[in-house]
Parts: sequence; structure tokens; C-alpha cells
Amino acid sequence: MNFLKKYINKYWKLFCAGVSCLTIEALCDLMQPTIMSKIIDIGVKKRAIIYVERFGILMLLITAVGAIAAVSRNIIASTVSQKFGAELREDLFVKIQSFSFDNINNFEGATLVTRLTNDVTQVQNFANGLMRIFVKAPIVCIGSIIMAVHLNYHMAGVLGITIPMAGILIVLNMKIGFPLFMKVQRSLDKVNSVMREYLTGVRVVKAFNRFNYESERFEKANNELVSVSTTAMKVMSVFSPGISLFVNLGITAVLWIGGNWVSHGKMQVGQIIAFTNYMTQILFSLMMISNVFTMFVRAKASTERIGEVFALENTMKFNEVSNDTSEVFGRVDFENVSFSYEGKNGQAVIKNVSFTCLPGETIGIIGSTGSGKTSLVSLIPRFYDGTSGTIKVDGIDVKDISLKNLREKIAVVPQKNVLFTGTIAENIKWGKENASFEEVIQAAKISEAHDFISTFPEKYDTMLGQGGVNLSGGQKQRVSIARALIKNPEILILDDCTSAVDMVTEAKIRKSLKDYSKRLTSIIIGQRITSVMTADKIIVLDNGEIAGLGKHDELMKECSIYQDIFYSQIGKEGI
Ligand code: M5T
Ligand code: MG
Repeated sequence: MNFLKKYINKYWKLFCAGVSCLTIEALCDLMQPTIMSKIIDIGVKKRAIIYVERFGILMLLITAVGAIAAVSRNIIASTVSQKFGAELREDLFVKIQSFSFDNINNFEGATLVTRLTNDVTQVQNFANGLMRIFVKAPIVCIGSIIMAVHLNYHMAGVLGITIPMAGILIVLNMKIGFPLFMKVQRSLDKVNSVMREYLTGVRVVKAFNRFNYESERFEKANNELVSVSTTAMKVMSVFSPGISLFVNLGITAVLWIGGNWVSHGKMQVGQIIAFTNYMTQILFSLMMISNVFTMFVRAKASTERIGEVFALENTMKFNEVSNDTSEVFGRVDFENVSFSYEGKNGQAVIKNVSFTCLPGETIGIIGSTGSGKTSLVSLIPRFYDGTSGTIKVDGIDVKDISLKNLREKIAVVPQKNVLFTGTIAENIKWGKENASFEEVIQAAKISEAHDFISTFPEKYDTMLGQGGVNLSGGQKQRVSIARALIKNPEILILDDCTSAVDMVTEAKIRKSLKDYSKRLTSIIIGQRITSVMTADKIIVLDNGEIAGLGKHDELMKECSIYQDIFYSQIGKEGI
């Protein structure tokens, strides 16, 4: 829970102001029954109208002060809790952004989303409640006990039995509640997860007519949420009536014993009324405390879940200061690099790979699906770190370059392209925020996107839906390439990103890329042999290992896997 310190340090003054208002409010509440008993026992009994008037006005004044305090603490509580919640969410978001892929993989499904939204709300609500009622409850409870004892200490024995019983119930409530609410949050994760998966895969679900299957999955997750929530609520709902029962038994005892004492002249009627009034206040505050604990256990469960995110150390160590004094631009070296997604002891997906890519060269990577092409290139911008060996960019170990500098040098067009909600121009500018419109057009021209964009009525201002849903596969790929190009990188990585573009257009893109920059180093992954054939060097990957490295002609002579790919795609007769 260390992460809360920051907010406590920041808001403790306002928090104390809120609690002070709450204390004033509680004290005002506490004075009322005693004043009332005085009015009854002295003013009414002795028919002293002036006494009644004077104390009546006092009561009004106290009520007014209480009301002002209540309004102030409401305003303070809302402001502080809203600000606190917003900052917590923001900090959590920033933390999640700093995570490596490995870190993100640590969290299943939509749990990060639930933690960012629902869990933060739980903690925020608790902070709000803390300043609105929760602190008041113990003050009223303890204050009422003191006032009641002060009023008639003989009667205090009744409290001595009632209150410990209620106390036990509250402790039980907490002990049983915590694991239950932890379960509720986990079920919520599941519901969110199914929903998110459905929304991202909605096209596939429709295509396969799997509505029933998805509905059942959702229903199952939803029912589980209902079931654990109801169990939690059921268990928790026993406690409030339990407390109420004990305190009401106490009130009955006060009335019964008090009635006897009044007839023997040992107690006054006003005192009994005041005493039962205090008992009622104790009852309300105890119920409140039990609610506080319910909210507390929920907030505690949520705080732990948020704490887990904050506590997670980034699995990759990054250099803040760049040791980047290189005069070379666009060189990539792999020296005996191996890599596994499961750490050092996991199964290697890249095995002992070495190659060099000189500035301005075009490197093609080809290999069957699952051979490790994507994994190989994801090591260059440090999406992951290799388990052994060294990767150098511009002659410097990537671990010695600050992440910002490293990623500035590199532009990646991922295999699964991702576009954002916004216009086409905005999506392309994503690669370079302050790019001019001319630069946007230039990048789009190189990636052969300009022509199709120009056919849209709103051209570059055409709005794209989430993930670019209103573009075809090949169009999306070309916009993604333009986005990478506008960055003006030293190294461009194209991961099978012309797979949905026809061969003629693909050849055009390759040609314009070559013309565009002689200094640009390109690493092109392709399933089609034509995508890589003209590269300066071609790497043939097989099961994470280099099975061949060289130019097309060399590989055609030496590498049987390359020959197989060539003949299977182009045929014996050649192109
Ligand atoms: C190589 C595994 C995958 C495969 C091997 C991306 C990714 C891959 N893998 C993981 O365990 N976790 C991951 O996040 O690694 O996969 P690849 O590098 O994606 O292969 P590819 O790019 O050559 O394949 P393709 O289909 O894109 O041509 O065993 O299970
Ligand atoms: Mg791939």
C-alpha cells in the first residue's frame, strides 16, 4: 500500500479540514439529546418558559453550525476524492505504459482495465466515504457512550454488554468479507475479459456464427459474478441486522430498567429519553462502522490489486542516459543472439543468430510461419530482450542506448497493423506529431497510399473507426507504412506488412522505398519470396535458426529451404 503515501502527503491537509468539519458536525449531534433532556427535566417540568426558549435557541444555533459543517465537508470530500481518484488512475496508466510486453503478459485478460477503472473507483469511494461519514461514526459512537455514562452511570452497564457484542460482529464482518470481495473483483475481471475479447473478435464471431458460444461464455462469467456478489452481499447483510438487534435489546432494557427507576425517583424522564437517544445514535454509528468495514474490505481488496501493478518491476532495465556517440547510422548487428519468451530456461524461439546489416542495406527475412521472424525483429527496438548474445544498433549495444533514442532511430510496421480512431492524416502523423501536410502526402505517396486516399470524398480527413475498420486490409497496411516512413527512421522494419497488398503495388512500394532514401536500412519480412528476392541480403529462418544467408542467387544454389520456398511459390519454370 506504499503507493498511497504520495496521495496522503498531498491531500492530508484538506483531508484534515474535512475531518474537522465532520468532528464539529458530530459534536453538534452529540449535544442535542443532553440539551433536550435539560429542557424536559428542568424547563418543562418546572414550567420555566424562558429556560425552554433559551435552550431552544441554543439547539437551533447548534443545528445551524452542524449544517454548515456538513455542507463544507461534503464539498471538501467530493473535491479531494475526485482529484485523488483521477491522479491515481493517471499514475496507474503511466505505470502500465512503462511496462514491457513481458510485464503486460503477467496480467491476464482485462484485469488491467478493471484495475484501472473499477478498483480505482472503489478506493476513491472509500476515500470519499472516509471524509463524509466514516470518521463521524466512531466520534458519535464514543461521544454518545461518554455522554450516556455522564448522564447516568448506573445505566451504563447496559452499554457494557451491548457494545462488545456489536464489536465482535464488526470484526467477524471484516474477516469474512475480505476474501469474498477479492473474489468479486476477480469475477469482474472475467466479465470484462470476455466482453473485450468479443469486441475485438466481433467479425470472426459473426463469420463463424458463434453467437451462442459467445453468449454462453458471457452468461457463464456474468452468472459467476452474480453468484459471488450475492454470496458476498448475503454474508455481509447478516451483520447490520445483527448489530441492530443487540442495540435494540439494549434500548428495551434501558426503557424497562429506567421505567422502574423513574417510579422510584432514581431517574428523570428526560434522562431516559436522552439515554435512548444516545443509544439510537450508537446504533446508527455502529451500523455505519459496519458499512465502513464493508467498504473498507472492498477498498482493501482493490488497493491490493492496484498495489500489485505499482509494485511490478519492469522486467527490462533501461538506460536513462544514452551512451550514444555513434557516427554510424542504420547499422544492425546480431551476435550469437538467442531468445525465449519464457526467460532463460524457456524454449528458445531464436537460436544463436548472428548477422550484420549495413547502413542503407535491405535485408529480407523469409521462413515458414512460426519460424521466429517477428520474434527476431522485435529484439531490435527492445520489445523484448534476448536471453543471450548482443544486439547492436549503429555499433552500440541496444542496452546502452536510452529507449527513447533507440526507438527514435527505428520505425516498425507490425504484422498486425494497429490504427487509431481519428482521420487518416492524424494516423499518419502519429509517427511524427509536428509533420507538415506535405510530409504526410510524401509518406503516403511512397507507401502507395496517396492514390486510394485521394479517391475518398474527404481525402486525408476521412475518419477511421477504431482499428481502421473502414479500410481494406491492404489499405490499412499502406497507411501503417506511411506512418512509419514519416518518422524518417534510420532503420525501417516491415513485418509482413504488404501481405494484403497485390504484387504490383508491393513492387511499386519497394521501388519507391529504394528511391526514397539511400541511407535507410530496411528489414523486410515476407511470406512471399517476391517480397524479399531483390534484397541485398536474405536471411532464411528455420525454427529460430539461420538456415541460409546471402543473395537470392547464392541461396538458390546453397539453401534447400530457400529453393523449396521458391519452387513452391513460383514454380520450376521461374518468373
Ligand atoms: C515464433 C512463439 C510462437 C512461435 C515462436 C509473437 C509471439 C510468438 N511466440 C510466443 O510464444 N509469444 C509471442 O508473443 O514464438 O513466433 P513468431 O516470431 O511470431 O513467428 P513468425 O513471425 O515467423 O511467424 P508468422 O506466422 O508471422 O510468419 O512458436 O508460438
Ligand atoms: Mg510474424
